[in-house]
Amino acid sequence: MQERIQKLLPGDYPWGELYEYHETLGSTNDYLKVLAKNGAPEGTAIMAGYQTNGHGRLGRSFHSPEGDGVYLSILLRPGCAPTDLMHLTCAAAVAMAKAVEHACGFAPGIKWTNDLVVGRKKLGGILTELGFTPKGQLSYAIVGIGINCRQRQEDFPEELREMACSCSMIAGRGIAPERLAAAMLFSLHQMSQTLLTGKEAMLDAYRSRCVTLGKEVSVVRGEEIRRGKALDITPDGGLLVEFGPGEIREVSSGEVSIRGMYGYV
Ligand code: BT5
Repeated sequence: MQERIQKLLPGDYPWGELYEYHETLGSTNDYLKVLAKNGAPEGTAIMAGYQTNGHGRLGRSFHSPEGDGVYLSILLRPGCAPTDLMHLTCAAAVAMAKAVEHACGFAPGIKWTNDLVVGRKKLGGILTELGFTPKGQLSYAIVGIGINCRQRQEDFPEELREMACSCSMIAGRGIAPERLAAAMLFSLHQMSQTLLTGKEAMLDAYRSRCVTLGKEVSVVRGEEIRRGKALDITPDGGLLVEFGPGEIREVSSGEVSIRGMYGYV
């Protein structure tokens, strides 16, 4: 698999030597975190054929069956303040939507903040994690992405069957994970090049792909659920929600989840 992916990477991809494929890992994010703490360079990327403990935000798990999806994490060292990276998950979502478009020929939407969706179903998700020096400076950022690639609907466990889809299901043909993985790596490198300088253009691309905007949403914070209307994405990648006349607030992804009024999207 390692060689197949490397062959598919364009010649000008500069991080080809920094890419490792493992048959099985607990979580590619957790594995890469250890490498990051030991000084691995920017661009180090870890992919697994199967994860036994793939996870998402807020302690949720990400179902990562063998050979059916792409489970990939990449290490960035942007050398900026953590507050300058608030938009990282949005940038990664745009980059992943472009990669899917390139490799599979259809354009997924983005459910704020970190989900790739098609119609009412989830195609993949993103988990970004930051690491700090003892003095509180940013040491690294890890972007972890899981995208369902070649599952059929019946392959998903029952609890996901109604809300998940794969690239092959949407494209109507088999999509090879190595092709998607190569497109994802290339797109992540491109994203890293404009992460700090191309924020406005990236946010516009995010807004135009974001299926949450303009919708009635439920904002779930622990036990509390509030209804509102999603108005816009802020420069930091937060969601502006109107909860009632004159009550417009920004919600940030670390603290809440969003549900559409009629289901998952
Ligand atoms: C995410 O979390 O969607 C981020 C997932 C990131 C996974 C990647 S894989 C490589 C790297 N290594 C890791 O350990 N993680 C990253 P969140 O927004 O919290 O969504 C989790 C929810 O998505 C679950 O509670 C399920 O409802 C749903 N879900 C789980 N597995 C799914 C799948 N394969 N397809 C669609 N939905 C899924």
